[in-house]
Amino acid sequence: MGAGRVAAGATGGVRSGGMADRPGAEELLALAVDVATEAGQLALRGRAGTVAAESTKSSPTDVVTALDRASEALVAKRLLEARPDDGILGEEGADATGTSGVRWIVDPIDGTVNFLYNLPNWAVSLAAEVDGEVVAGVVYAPALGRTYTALRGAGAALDGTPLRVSAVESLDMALIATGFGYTVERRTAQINVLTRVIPKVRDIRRMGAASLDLCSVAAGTLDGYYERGLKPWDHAAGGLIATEAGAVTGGLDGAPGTEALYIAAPPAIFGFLVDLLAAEPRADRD
Ligand code: LIP
Repeated sequence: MGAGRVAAGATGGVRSGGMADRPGAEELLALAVDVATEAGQLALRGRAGTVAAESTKSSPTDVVTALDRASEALVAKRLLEARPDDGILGEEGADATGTSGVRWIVDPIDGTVNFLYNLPNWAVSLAAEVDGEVVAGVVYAPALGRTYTALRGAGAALDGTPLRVSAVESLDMALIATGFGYTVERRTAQINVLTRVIPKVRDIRRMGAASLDLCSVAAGTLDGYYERGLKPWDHAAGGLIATEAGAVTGGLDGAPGTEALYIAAPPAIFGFLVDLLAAEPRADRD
């Protein structure tokens, strides 16, 4: 078992479609913790040396380092060694359908810009999806020494200690995190939204890693989080951790959280945060 520990009181039964050999979620989580820990340790060792952007994606500031790629390659190698028939989807290109009904969703270094600048808020995010539903997730933050885990229906934990969202009762007292895209157009639209949010909440935080923002909502060290532009690997594990800690997650108009908008908050303020974000003119959503 890696540095992390699985959620307290985990139950593992994942049974679907008579696939009696389908592994339990607890078994998938244990594998995820081991693999994420090994990949995170690889990245942490690399961070001790020189780290530079190896390429860019949507803009010159949307960087990829060699360690993003090395982390994802290690995750894919270890998972397919253990479970060769599984699928995988990764931020840096891993993409296999698999035949087992299990698909792994990985962000090999979430918070890449933080990693590049040697800021500690970055993580390996790894989730196990069974028949399209995430059942287990781990977010391992090596520089912070934290392992967040969750099993669907069995709670969320930080280093084995159960997590619970904050008891915030009103939006005007809520500490809300968000993030911004990498293009000028997207960032301009996001600032327009932020100018409407800031007067209505306690304060804003922008910490640079969606998975850790979601884990902070789970831990109650944030009262809520929203962001437009997230990919499945940004929120697959962190979204389960937040949900299992008592958060509501979703998008606008009762939709699930998607790239269009991903929101996570305790039930007491979730609807108010959705209403605040929905108040934006539609032109700002494009
Ligand atoms: C990051 C997200 C973060 C977002 C950043 C970036 P990456 O993911 O976790 O929430 O604001 O712009 O997308 O690219 O570091 O894996």
